[in-house]
Amino acid sequence: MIDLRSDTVTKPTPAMRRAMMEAEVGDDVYGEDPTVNRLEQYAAEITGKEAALFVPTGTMGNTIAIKIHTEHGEEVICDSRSHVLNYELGMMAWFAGCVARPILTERGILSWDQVRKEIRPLGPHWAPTGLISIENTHNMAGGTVYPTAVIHEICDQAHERGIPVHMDGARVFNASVASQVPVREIVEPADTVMFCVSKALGAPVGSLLAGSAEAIARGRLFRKRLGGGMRQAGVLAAAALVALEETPQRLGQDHENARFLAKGLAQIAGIALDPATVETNIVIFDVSGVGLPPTEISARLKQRGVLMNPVNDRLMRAVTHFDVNRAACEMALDAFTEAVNGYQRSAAATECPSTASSTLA
Ligand code: TLP
Repeated sequence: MIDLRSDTVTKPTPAMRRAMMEAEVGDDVYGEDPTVNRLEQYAAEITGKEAALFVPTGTMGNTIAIKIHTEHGEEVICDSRSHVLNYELGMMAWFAGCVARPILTERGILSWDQVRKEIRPLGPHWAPTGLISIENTHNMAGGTVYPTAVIHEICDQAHERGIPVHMDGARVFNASVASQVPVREIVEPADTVMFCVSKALGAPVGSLLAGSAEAIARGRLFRKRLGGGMRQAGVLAAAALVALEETPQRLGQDHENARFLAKGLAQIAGIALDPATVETNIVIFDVSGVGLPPTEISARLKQRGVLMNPVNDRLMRAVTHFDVNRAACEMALDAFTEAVNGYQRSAAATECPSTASSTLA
């Protein structure tokens, strides 16, 4: 199977498995796991923050960050397609008691001008703004990258108003490779950053939340409260360390493969996609002209050995990663062409339903 559903599907490399087997461990709830401690220290260094916390998932990292920065009843400003709003089971409401103030953007990238208009002080009717959350790269906008100047402007202006900024940097290493700006510089103005080692970096499990020592000390308690005190987690941290040391320098290949895939897809009749918009390892494209619903295309691809998920009734997503090479991308394009062959003729009759519902699994 050629698995383009997500970069979460990578299997640990032999080097990761070896490191896991040999990892020195201890009870991390007592702060005694040397490998977890090493990982947390390394993550703090990479991000230029005072401290970092190893969490099992990106969702837990974002959830803890939102809780650290906000009070119940506050608003979190974010892009309307952001992961914190759409794919975390309403965690900002469930755990932090906050509501999202979503902003519509074309490419998932917020501007200060848009954010400024949505900032609310406490008033007789308004929930005050507690946090701004920015997603870099932006998953559902197709792996788009924040320009560093935009991050600075949002953070500087927000801080002047006493509002913190969290970066959902699940794929911030992809942003770094694409923009050729070190991770440390990208995340510098944000108060906290979460990044995942279990996505493009290829580790089997885990994410890191980095920020001030005070924020991370509070975060450690929230992690325990969420059931994320992982004890001998050094076996996982060991794989994460290998991922951080080995993978970033090869993410450019995933980006090239994504662009290759995008160029091929754009040539298939009925697909709307501008390959020039593909900046990293995520390709999102409109199949409403094909004449088959995305779920049907997905099923047909599966019969041909390719896994690719629908995003909603109109869009599909393909994500490249280190278990998919150029030859696999070529095969995926052939499978796609074969799967939709002959259906484009009925495209004019195809309804284009709402994009609101998401079937991404
Ligand atoms: N994204 C997953 C799915 O949940 C959609 C994927 O396949 O892309 N932030 C961003 C930007 C993410 O893309 C994800 C996962 C997360 C946070 C959450 O990470 P996990 O899955 O570790 O909780």
